[in-house]
Amino acid sequence: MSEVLLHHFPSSPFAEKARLMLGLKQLAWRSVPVPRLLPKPDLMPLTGGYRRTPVMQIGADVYCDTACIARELEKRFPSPTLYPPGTRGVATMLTAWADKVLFFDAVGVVFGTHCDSVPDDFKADRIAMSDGAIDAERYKADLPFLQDQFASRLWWVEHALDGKDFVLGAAPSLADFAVYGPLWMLVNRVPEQQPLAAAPQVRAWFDRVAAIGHGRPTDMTPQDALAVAKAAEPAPVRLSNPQFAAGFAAGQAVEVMADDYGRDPVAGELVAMDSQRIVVRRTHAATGAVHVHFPRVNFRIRHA
Ligand SMILES: N[C@@H](CCC(=O)N[C@@H](CS)C(=O)NCC(=O)O)C(=O)O
Repeated sequence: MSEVLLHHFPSSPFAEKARLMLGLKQLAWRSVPVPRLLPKPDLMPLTGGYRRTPVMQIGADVYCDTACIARELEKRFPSPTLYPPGTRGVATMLTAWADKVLFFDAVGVVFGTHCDSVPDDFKADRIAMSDGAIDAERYKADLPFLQDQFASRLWWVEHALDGKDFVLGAAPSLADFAVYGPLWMLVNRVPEQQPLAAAPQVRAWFDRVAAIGHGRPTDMTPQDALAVAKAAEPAPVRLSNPQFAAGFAAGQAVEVMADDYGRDPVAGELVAMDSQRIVVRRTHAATGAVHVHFPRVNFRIRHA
């Protein structure tokens, strides 16, 4: 099997979530750097326009979004599992909450606190990427409210841990990594605010999750990652329960885009859809044919 490549940058909380998945599964993997801002010239040939971080690549298959990365890692490397018995649905739901709510609490507090030192190009990039939602100046003006919201939600996490080592029981699950990412961002970026001070169970859990580690990464250049794709063929797609959106069929020219932020459309030929994923085939001179995989939830598909 081809190696697992993760395209990421160190300070990304979503990348940290993915690095912990790789750590749980004790994988050797290749760490490919991506810039924090556009342009990302070595990533675009692989994704076709998707710019968010992280992206996982295995040969000529490219997985966008940590929801998609989690599903694929679990399929290829089932043990240790990201979903201890009976937790798959709840872990996925809690993960969606952490990705959409807790993440924006952390972004607001970090950007609001550091607004005056965030470089202008970074501020402008995030405003453009989010149609104005991720705006450091606005976060700065609203900082007390944002800190208050975070503190209230942290209490939820504290009580989710009552009597348990991990959020869903005795063993770690995807939900732990999703909740950890935003908290990790706060602990690293605003340590002077002691973001976990009021939550002793969270503090102990935080150390347990950190101890899972990142597996065994070794560096790879973006150019070598492109060469990996070029030398490979996309894996055959076999979906046990295909489920195309109304009006869509394999072989059609489509565009797929995130529905919240970083909405750059990715154009290609629709290969497959089921209730959880969309697979699109693309070709680029630098990569040859690739399959780009997206989650179905939070992504739109339209005819090209
Ligand atoms: N839902 C996405 C969110 C990813 C995300 O928001 N990543 C941030 C970095 S933590 C990002 O893409 N920032 C802009 C960029 O890297 O270009 C996922 O689960 O992967």
